[in-house]
Amino acid sequence: MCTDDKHHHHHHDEHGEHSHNRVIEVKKDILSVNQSMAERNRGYFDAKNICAINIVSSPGSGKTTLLEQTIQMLKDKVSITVIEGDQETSLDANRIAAMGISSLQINTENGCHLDASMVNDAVKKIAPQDKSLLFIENVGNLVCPAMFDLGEDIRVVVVSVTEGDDKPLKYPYMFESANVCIINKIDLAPYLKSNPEMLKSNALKVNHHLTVFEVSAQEGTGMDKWCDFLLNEVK
Ligand SMILES: Nc1nc2c(ncn2[C@@H]2O[C@H](COP(=O)(O)OP(=O)(O)O)[C@@H](O)[C@H]2O)c(=O)[nH]1
Ligand SMILES: [Mg+2]
Repeated sequence: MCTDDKHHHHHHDEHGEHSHNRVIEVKKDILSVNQSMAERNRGYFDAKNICAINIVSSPGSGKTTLLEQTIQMLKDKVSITVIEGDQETSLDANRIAAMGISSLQINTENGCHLDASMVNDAVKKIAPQDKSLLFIENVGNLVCPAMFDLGEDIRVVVVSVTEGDDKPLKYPYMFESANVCIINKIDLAPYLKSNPEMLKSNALKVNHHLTVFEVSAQEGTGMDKWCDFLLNEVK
């Protein structure tokens, strides 16, 4: 999907307009196939009252740490399953399994995002209970996962204060496509020339519908509000 358009333009003269159009057609095709599978996932989640949460961010923002802390706080209150996406390894699925939660790792190898059919396969294997939370940790990438609907109910973009307050402005598509923005690592803000309020206001500038939570997944700060929000979704 993540066609290198620059590379393509480079060869534009050799291949002419025709091949450029073909790239665009293939992109449309991939996205429409993905969209119909996403709708099937959504139907399944709706029928079973599963709240599916797609967590997206750049690598290292704290998605897995956020999941660990969330699971710790909610596992006695609601049934939880987790699908982990990474290019390689089962490290994250192992971190979740260590907490007694069923988790399944998807390795995308050279792929830069999860797609709806990968999630469909994983959901069949992991079989989440009715009225449960299903977390999907996407591949760390602030660009490509924005284009791929997985059929989730809620898309959560995690951004940490160490990444710089300007990231929502530079990578707007991810913030536009999300419902929730979690600003993580607020424990580190005092050590940086970072202003979580500026980060928040930039995120809201891109998408004023975002529900924003400011947390330290590591220290547990602000996690109550986020967990209450989740519990409300499976009521
Ligand atoms: N100081 C601080 N570090 C954090 C926080 N959340 C995650 N980290 C650290 O950030 C690094 C990446 O976290 P991880 O959860 O693996 O990120 P992921 O790649 O998005 O899943 C790890 O070293 C974590 O310990 C936080 O709230 N505060
Ligand atoms: Mg992770």
